[in-house]
Amino acid sequence: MIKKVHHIGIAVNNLKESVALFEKLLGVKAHIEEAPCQRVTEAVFQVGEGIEIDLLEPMGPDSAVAKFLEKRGEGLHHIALEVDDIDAVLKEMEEKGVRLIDKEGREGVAGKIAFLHPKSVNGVLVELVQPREGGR
Ligand code: CMX
Repeated sequence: MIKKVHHIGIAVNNLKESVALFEKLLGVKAHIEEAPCQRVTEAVFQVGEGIEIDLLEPMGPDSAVAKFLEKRGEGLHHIALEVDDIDAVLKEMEEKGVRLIDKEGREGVAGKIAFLHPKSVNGVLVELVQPREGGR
């Protein structure tokens, strides 16, 4: 059902400063991408075999990441798990009693995405990702 960890999302206040820090830490360059659908600018680091670390800076105060930063400060925001069939996985999760934020996959930067509520996953926001053909 779950193929691998797709990425780890970290909320940051200042993308430029955090990119410089993580480039030193990881020894790889970031790819910067706008994700208006999520109201964030992302710095994507490919680490190891196909796993990403994404730094997330809010585009404005209406972003979920802005709310998170205000409430909890910088740090781990979500983990994303790669799946083949997002709608089937969501159905199965719901049957297992997991609270869904999204009832079905919606378009994201990497493909179809959906979120599981942190209140039903031990306080961790979980994203499911079904990468699009040729996507990352
Ligand atoms: N990880 C863990 N807990 C989180 C969280 C996160 N990322 N975001 C919010 N929470 C917690 C809050 O601390 C709060 O807990 P308490 O009630 O104990 O204080 C609770 O969840 C409710 O949070 P809230 O601040 O009242 O915010 P909302 O209910 O309005 O929204 C959430 C919370 C998770 C439903 C919303 O942020 C959401 O839909 N997130 C999914 C989309 C998203 O985060 N997109 C960002 C970019 C993703 C990407 O680029 O990949």
